[in-house]
Amino acid sequence: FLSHPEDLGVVAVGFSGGQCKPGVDAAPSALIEAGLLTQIRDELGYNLHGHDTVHLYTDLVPKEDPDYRNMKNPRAVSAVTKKIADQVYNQAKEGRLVLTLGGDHSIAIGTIGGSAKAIRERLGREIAVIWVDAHADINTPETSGSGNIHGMPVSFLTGLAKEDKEDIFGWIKDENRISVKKIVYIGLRDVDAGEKRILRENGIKAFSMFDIDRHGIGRVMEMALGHIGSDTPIHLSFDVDALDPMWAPSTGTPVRGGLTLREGDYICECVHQTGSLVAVDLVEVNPSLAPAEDIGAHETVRAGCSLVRCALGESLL
Ligand code: 5AB
Ligand code: MN
Ligand code: MN
Ligand code: MN
Repeated sequence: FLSHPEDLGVVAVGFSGGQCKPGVDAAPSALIEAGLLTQIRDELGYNLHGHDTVHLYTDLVPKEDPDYRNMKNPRAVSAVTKKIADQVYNQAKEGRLVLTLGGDHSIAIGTIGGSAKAIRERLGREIAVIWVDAHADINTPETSGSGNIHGMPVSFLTGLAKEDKEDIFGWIKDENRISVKKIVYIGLRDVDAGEKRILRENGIKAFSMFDIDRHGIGRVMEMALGHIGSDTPIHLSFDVDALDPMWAPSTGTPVRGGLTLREGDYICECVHQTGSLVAVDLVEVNPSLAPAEDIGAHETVRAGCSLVRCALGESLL
């Protein structure tokens, strides 16, 4: 699905407004300082585009941004994700693979919105999304208990949540949306009651930690990719909190009982191996949340780098 598979568009998103804890905006710099982009260029052989800037989007954040329909920072998240959608679209329309380094998970409204639109225009195809996360991130503004938009991106992307106000996600059009039938979750273990109902009522495919324990990650990936079907462009959105806090403690909403780093890497390797990957997000690394004297942040950044390299093909012999 890529006309230039060796070209990688990079969007570094220093944004944290989809939730309340500062620090997740520093993740792209931390990942880059740890050598991620150098490794991708020198060891994996990609040509990088757009990698020289970490975007902070400060000009897009309004001074006044009162809650709306229970959402916190709605105008800021809307404006920033609209801009990210343009950035990802501009890379994807060139036929490049796109890597987005977040940022909190609200940014997926932009990354998936942008890649869905580009792949529709270039290939007339709908993308599938593999969402790897402890959480389902499919609250509507009304079901959300926290009002944090990083728990809502999937509801806006699927049209389960809609809003007409142009400055509060009214910019999201059908061309940016994905079908509920084309999402697969992996790693779920902390899903709100309202989200469980949404998953059930819409028949959304989800593999929880229970399924991974029962079948093993190998079988789960076979079933997940089987659900998507071969020959479908794939957008992988990886929330680092899918990993157990033992491997990724520095994240805003850690949940015990998660994936090992090796299981996370395996998911990324399997997705790479399909040859259908068109975009990857790595989100929710928060280097300032570091239990145990900074070892936590270092380990979480290292885990994030490993996941991305695996998705880009490092494990191929
Ligand atoms: B993350 C929660 N469901 O809506 C909510 O880290 C948590 O992007 C959302 O997966 C976690 O606030 C969002 C309780
Ligand atoms: Mn999560
Ligand atoms: Mn998430
Ligand atoms: Mn989280």
